[in-house]
Amino acid sequence: MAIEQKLITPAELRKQLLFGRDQIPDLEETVTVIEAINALKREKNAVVLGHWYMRDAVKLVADYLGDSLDLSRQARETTADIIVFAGVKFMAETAKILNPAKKVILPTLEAGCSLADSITGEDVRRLREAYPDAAVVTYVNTTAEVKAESDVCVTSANVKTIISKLPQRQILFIPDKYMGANLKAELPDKEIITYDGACILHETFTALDIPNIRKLMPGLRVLAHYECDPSIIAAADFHGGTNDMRKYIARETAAAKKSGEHLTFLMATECGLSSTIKNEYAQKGEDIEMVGPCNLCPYMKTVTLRNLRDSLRDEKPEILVPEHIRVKAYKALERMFELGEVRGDAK
Ligand code: CIZ
Repeated sequence: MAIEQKLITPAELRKQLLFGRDQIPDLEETVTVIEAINALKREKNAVVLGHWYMRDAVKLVADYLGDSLDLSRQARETTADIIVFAGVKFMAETAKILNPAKKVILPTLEAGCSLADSITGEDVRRLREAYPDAAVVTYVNTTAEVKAESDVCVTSANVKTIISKLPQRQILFIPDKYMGANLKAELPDKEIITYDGACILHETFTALDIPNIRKLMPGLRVLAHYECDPSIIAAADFHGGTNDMRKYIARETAAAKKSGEHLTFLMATECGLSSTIKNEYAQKGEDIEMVGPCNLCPYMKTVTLRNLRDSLRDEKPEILVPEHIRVKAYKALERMFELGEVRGDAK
């Protein structure tokens, strides 16, 4: 399936840049950078795959926006010659693993991930020796080397479905300790062994006093990402991955429109998701109330329009994965697609 290049007119760009929550002190120069990116996309037959957590301005040049599961599906199927990943390194590596014939570019190598940094392939080999009967289930926020040592990869969107389908009772879930603890509570039939990794962004929500915030705000709906501490998940109205959160807000706002209830949303995740949702509603002429705190991922925010333009122009940094690692990591990702597809969940 070919992704259509999204090429917005300068007038529409100005409007959308002003809708977003990024500070744009140099509007006209920003429009010029976006136009340069669009020209490069056409010239080089390139697509930009963008994650929800990107800056609002960067999301304007994404031909496809989504969570890492959607983006990996797109990367697998694109007919473009170049994929520019407006995301972090593990996502760009995943694109290369799934579609090695394509040139995959990441705007900056600074775009890392604390979860991906928390575990190595050597650590996984050691854990396998300690737990020989366990299925090694690896969160997609990991390096290609770690994926290559795994039985199956998962994202926040499909983790529960996939673990439930595995024949093994013992599951070594790596590397996110919070998500592992949440899964332990939700899947009591499985013995879930966790590791010590954490997302530095979602960990910061641990101190959030949800019961007290609720007292101040009737109609508050709290949405927490799966990577949050179990105490936050227990106090939230809803938890899941980013796409699940978007669907929940769509459902709740539609129901509130009918009942006349006024809702306020608090999203315990990266600010990029709440700003995307707010912008989407604003463009339909609707307002949606969101209260803080959302938090910023310092890694996601290293991608800018300017380094994206330069990387596409120079076709670097290019993301490469050694073939012996790629073929093994590919198997763990393909197993994810095989076990994780629920009828109707593909876009
Ligand atoms: O899987 C992803 O895209 C991440 C990092 C978060 C989510 O829940 O979608």
